[in-house]
Formats: sequence, C-alpha cells, structure tokens
Amino acid sequence: MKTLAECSLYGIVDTGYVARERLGTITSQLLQGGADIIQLRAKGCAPQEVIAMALEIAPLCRAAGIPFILNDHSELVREVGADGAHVGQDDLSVSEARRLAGPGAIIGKSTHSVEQAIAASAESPDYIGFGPLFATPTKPDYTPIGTEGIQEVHAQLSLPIFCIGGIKLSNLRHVLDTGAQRVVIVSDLLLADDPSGRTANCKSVLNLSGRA
Ligand code: TZP
Ligand code: MG
Repeated sequence: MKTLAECSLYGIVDTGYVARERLGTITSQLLQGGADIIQLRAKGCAPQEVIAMALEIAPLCRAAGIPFILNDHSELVREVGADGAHVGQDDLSVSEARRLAGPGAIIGKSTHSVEQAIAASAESPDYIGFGPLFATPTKPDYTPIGTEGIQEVHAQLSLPIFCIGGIKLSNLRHVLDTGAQRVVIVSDLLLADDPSGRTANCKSVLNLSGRA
C-alpha cells in the first residue's frame, strides 16, 4: 500500500455530493485518475449504512494499493477493512481513535489554524488536514483561514500536512505556490463532468510542482 509520504492528492467520497448508488463508480473514477488516498465521509448516516458503503469502497482501494480512511467511525475500521480513520477537533482524541481502529491504522486529524496544527501534532496523528483555506460549500460553517499559515505550519511540523477547503484545479497551482505540498480536494473532483479526468489533471499539477 502507498505510504502517506507518497500521497499528494487526497480524495473524499462525500455522501453530501454523491448518491449512494454512485459511490463505487465515483471511487473507481478517483482511483483511475490517480488519487493517492481516499476517505469516505458520510455525515449523518447510520453506522449500518456506513458499514455497507465502506464494504463497497474498501476493496476498490485495496486493489489500487491506496489507503482507505473512514471519517469518524474509528470503531468500524477493522470491521470494514479500512486502513484508518480521520477525526475532527470535536471528535475522539487521536489516541482513542487509534485504540479503537487497532494496530497499524492511519489516524488523521483536522486542524483549523497553525496553533491547532501544532497542538494536534503533540497527539501524534499520522497526518493532519489544514484548512479550510477558502470558503467551501462542503463545510459551510467554517471560517476560511487563507493561505498565510501554510508556510509556517510546514516549517513547524514534519508530519504530512494536507491542505483542504475550496481547493480546485483552477487554484491548485496558486495553493502550491503558497507552500502546500499535499491537498484534499472534494467537490471539484466529485462534481466534475469527468471526475477521473479532473483527478488526473490535479495530479499532473501536483507532480509538475515537484513537491509530490
Ligand atoms: N474540512 C475542512 S474543509 C473541508 C473539510 C472536510 C471540505 C473541503 O471540501 P472542498 O469541496 O474541497 O472545498
Ligand atoms: Mg469528524
């Protein structure tokens, strides 16, 4: 399986954008386009639904050799054959998520400022998300933090940092120019006419930047 160090493009399959019956197809499209790591984000779905969705997605990621992460639900990681879980600021601690997810699981944590990122790193997650950089309909209640902190957070921390929030093919070069090395892109991939092509185009920009 690809290591986090090798991951520059993180795709999230979000049930807010994708109908249940399209989850497998869209996952395959993101994988075909070159997504390096996939998360299932199923806000408001019952655990039994999350299990059913994850059981469909996990084998696709496994076959592609890339990590599959559950948003929340660290307790389901082993049951569905996922590779890890992602926790937010108001969720379980990294250590609690790690205990539930089991040995070897990848645990990521969301952060929304340089200060939070530094505090989160003390919990030893495997990676952090940093954002939202820009306003985004995917997380409408969050105040965007802009790109100003990107250089500092990379200077302060040595774990993989995935910038997130409002990142699109159209602003990806700019985001990389401000110091980002890895990104999460949600709606721009999921809502594209050709999700596989959009993913591939984003991946090319990351590869060309020399940071990926
Ligand atoms: N966490 C911070 S911003 C965000 C999450 C899950 C949503 C990013 O979605 P998009 O559509 O790429 O802006
Ligand atoms: Mg959460």
